[in-house]
Amino acid sequence: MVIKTAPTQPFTDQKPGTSGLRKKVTVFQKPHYLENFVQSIFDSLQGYQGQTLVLGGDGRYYNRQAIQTILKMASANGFGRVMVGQGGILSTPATSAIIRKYGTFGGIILSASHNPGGPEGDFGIKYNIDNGGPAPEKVTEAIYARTKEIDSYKILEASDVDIDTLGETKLGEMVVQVIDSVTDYTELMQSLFDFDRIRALITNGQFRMCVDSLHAVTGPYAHKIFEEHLGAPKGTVQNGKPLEDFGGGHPDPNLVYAHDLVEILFGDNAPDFGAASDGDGDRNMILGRNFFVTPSDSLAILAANAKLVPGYSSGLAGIARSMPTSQAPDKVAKHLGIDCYETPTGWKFFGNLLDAGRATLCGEESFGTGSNHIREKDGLWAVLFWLNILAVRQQSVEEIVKEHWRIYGRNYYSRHDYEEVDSDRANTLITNLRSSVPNLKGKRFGAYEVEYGDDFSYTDPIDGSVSQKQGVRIGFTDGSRIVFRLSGTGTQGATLRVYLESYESNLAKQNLDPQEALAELIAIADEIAQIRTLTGMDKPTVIT
Ligand code: VG1
Ligand code: CO
Repeated sequence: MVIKTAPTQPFTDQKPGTSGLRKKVTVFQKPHYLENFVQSIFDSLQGYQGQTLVLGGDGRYYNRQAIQTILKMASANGFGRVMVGQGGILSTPATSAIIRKYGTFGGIILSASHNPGGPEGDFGIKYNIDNGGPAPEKVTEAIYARTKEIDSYKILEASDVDIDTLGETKLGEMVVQVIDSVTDYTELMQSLFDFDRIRALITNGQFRMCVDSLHAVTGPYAHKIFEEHLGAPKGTVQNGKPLEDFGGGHPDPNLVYAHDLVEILFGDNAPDFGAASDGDGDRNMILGRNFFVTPSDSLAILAANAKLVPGYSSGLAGIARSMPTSQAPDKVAKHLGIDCYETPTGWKFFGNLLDAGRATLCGEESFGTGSNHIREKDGLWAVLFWLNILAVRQQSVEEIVKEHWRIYGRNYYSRHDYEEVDSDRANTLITNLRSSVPNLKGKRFGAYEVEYGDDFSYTDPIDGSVSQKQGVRIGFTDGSRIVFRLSGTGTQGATLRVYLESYESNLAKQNLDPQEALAELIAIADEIAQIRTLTGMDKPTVIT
């Protein structure tokens, strides 16, 4: 087998976003496009000769082809071993778990997460470092710098490797080890949660649940954990077979895209509990009977109940949430006497806090929750955490949430997304806000008075690195907030995200529809940012 050095030319658009490089499949299919990015990853790393890489993806279209290319490039570049998920399948949290368990050098995850898949859909690639987490900004910036200069890449000229049969084969000097996609992850879950107690709940003859994998990567994990280990009846997991195009759907676990599940949980004779995961298995949506749990509330509730769960029975070191996430977790942290950190959007910013033992639980408003058990957010982990709490407390999801509001108050929360906005218009909107919001201090809008306006800047408390321009914030004197930022995961035009939050301690006012409770703030957001005028859209495309 021959190692070929292939000449190439840089692409100018290979800047990793919030979570890796995401583009249309057709872009990744351009000659050398994938190879350039992979070689740029390798060129930005040091000391990987002879070391082990973990490789897998969410099973979307182009996953298998990309894996073959990456295997041949890893071999040509001198990796000693690649552990690849069977059939190319590894969820994002499973990859993180495997990197940590086996102490590998790093891992490559092929996913565009919740973005649609298929030949016309999206593809993505992300590098994770040896702690199991997404590469921090200094690494992604080095990768991007390299993509702008690259002039060749190395690849082994060899035939494709069998990635469907468990076991080891040689590819040039490198070992390809095909591993079971779910075993290590399942064992980790068993070490954190009280499976016996959850099984007792699920099999008590009364409790009913439904899990929707949206035809994405969590199917095999969910079948194994809920149906095989925890005794849930067959059929509990729906849409459990990973498909290359996710069955034509949008594998995003929210009230809009997980409509099958929503219909069941809000329909007649609804079960007690429902949950969905995204394309790569790191997101979760939690539903009770006729009841939706806001992701920000979910983080706060997991934190408040953590001592009921074996893996967290000794308490939490701290909580971390992304800046746009509601301040509900802050209230719990205060009550527990622990720190609550506020980081920019994206899981990579939690890595240092987790490594340093400052935070135990982390979460984002975008249906992401996780802990120090790995270095990624983890969808099924959150589902098991909820089930463990339900099994101990023997109350419904709704009762638990409402009791939480009664103690801590309710943080009404909503995110309004304006998708496929013209990029120039979106940039103008944000640029205008950047210059105008610092001057709003003291200004009144109806019942609200502005306390501060800024563009969020984060200084990592562990390594001192600074990340600027992470979202425009307007804070009001009563603790309400409006946040504006542009998505870093889309592949078409720009997506404007508007995050809205208000606080209600009065029990009598805690049962409003969030859109109603936030109506005044929604109008203020439009007044300040001129959203309708600048985007040309009269309402958001997605409300979560
Ligand atoms: C979005 C979410 C962010 C999340 C990121 C990756 O990013 O807002 O909270 O970390 O997706 O999640 P953005 O830049 O589009 O707002 V995933 O499950 O897509 O890997
Ligand atoms: Co995801």
